Amino acid sequence: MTTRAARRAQERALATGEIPAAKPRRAAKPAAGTKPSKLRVAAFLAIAAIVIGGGVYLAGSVFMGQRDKTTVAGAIAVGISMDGFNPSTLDAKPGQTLTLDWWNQDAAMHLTNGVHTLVSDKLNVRLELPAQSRKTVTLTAPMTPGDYDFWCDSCCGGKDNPKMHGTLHVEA
Ligand SMILES: [Cu+2]
Repeated sequence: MTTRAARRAQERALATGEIPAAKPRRAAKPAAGTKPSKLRVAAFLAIAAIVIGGGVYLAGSVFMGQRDKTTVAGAIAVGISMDGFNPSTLDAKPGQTLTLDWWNQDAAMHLTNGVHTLVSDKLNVRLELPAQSRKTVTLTAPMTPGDYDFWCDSCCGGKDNPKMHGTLHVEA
């Protein structure tokens, strides 16, 4: 009885181009069906963003990981991170100008003003290196042999942090 009544209602609906019997259900169903699909799209986009972002991050890490091998002729690759300069000791002859292929893989959010720095009064330098970048810089050794201190003053306690120091060793 119910089936026949329903079919008759449906036939009537088809005949008039309307769907009165099914209307309340149909109105509810597509709404219920649309919401999860929107969620699914959102979830897909979120996952895609994570996957792509992760891929970019990993690719960046790999790329950054190769930065200890410089492609700049005659340069010394010098990394800077929360652990300090790497290498932390540079050797030079008196008056020699060193070319540094300086690289920084830290994210800006971890760095004061988004940079690491290389600072020294005696070497008369104040260099800045933005987050996740590399830059070719020069450091000129004084004529007087000795060990010259330089440091980063934009993170991790700066000059007060022994880790954030490097030494320019000028040979006698
Ligand atoms: Cu720093």
